[in-house]
This record gives sequence, structure tokens and C-alpha cells, in this order.
Amino acid sequence: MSEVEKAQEAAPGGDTVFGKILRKEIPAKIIHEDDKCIAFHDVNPQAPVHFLVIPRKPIPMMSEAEDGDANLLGHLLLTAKNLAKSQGLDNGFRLVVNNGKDAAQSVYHLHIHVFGGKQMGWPPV
Ligand code: TR5
Repeated sequence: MSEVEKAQEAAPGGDTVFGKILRKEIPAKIIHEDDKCIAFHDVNPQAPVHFLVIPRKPIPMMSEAEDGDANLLGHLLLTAKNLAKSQGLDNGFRLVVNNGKDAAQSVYHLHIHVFGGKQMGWPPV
């Protein structure tokens, strides 16, 4: 099943596979953990380096983030930036947040994709 097909079947609400990773119920290649977020390599990488930064708080999607999440969202971005450096992405990297069906979101736990290690194209759609 393609990522877009998975996204068509996915829907907000309830626990997700990322919740299970957070609780260490299923394994992941974790590269960072702190009190607000964790980061781990994507199981189906779309670039030589592809990891995800997710909040511990189960915000389903960007459109459901609230004003009170401002510090958390800033922390996720800064963590993504710091990990891009520690993963050796000195030549550049791309951050992506898919929100909802049209954007092909397939896991309804907010996550920032970090891609790097190759020359990417533009536009992305
Ligand atoms: O399409 P969106 O933005 O929702 O991205 C979801 C991402 O989660 C995709 O890039 C998937 O490859 C990734 N994914 C899905 C699973 C998974 C994962 N990354 C790491 N570990 C995973 N496990 C253990 N299970 C998944 N179902």
C-alpha cells in the first residue's frame, strides 16, 4: 500500500503507532529523547537521512495545535535543527509536516519529517 493509500485510510482519533513507540511498546531507532519529545529514524526512509521528531503530547495534527503549544512547537523545530547537525546534514535539510488527507498524513500524532543527504527538488507537489 502506498503512503497516499495509507493516508486515505487513516483518520484522527485514538492511539497511534507513534504512541506505542513513545511508550516503548514497539521498537524504533531512537536518536533523541527529552522531556518534551523523541526522534527516531523513519521505518521507510525517503532520503539517505530521514527521521521524525514527535512531541510526547499526543497532538493529532498541526491544525489541532493550540496557542499554549507554542513553546512545544518551537522546541520541536529546534530539536529538528540540532539533530540535523548531529546527523551530519551540513549541506542542508528539509522539514515537512503533513496535515490531513490532502497532504497524505498517515499517522495522526504530530510529527516533523527531517530529510537530508541528497539534492532535493522543488516544488514538492
Ligand atoms: O505520512 P505521514 O506524514 O503521516 O508520515 C508518517 C511516517 O511514519 C511515514 O514516513 C512512515 O514511513 C513512518 N512510519 C510508519 C510506521 C513507522 C514509521 N516510522 C518509524 N517506525 C514505524 N513503525 C514502527 N511503524 C509504522 N507503522
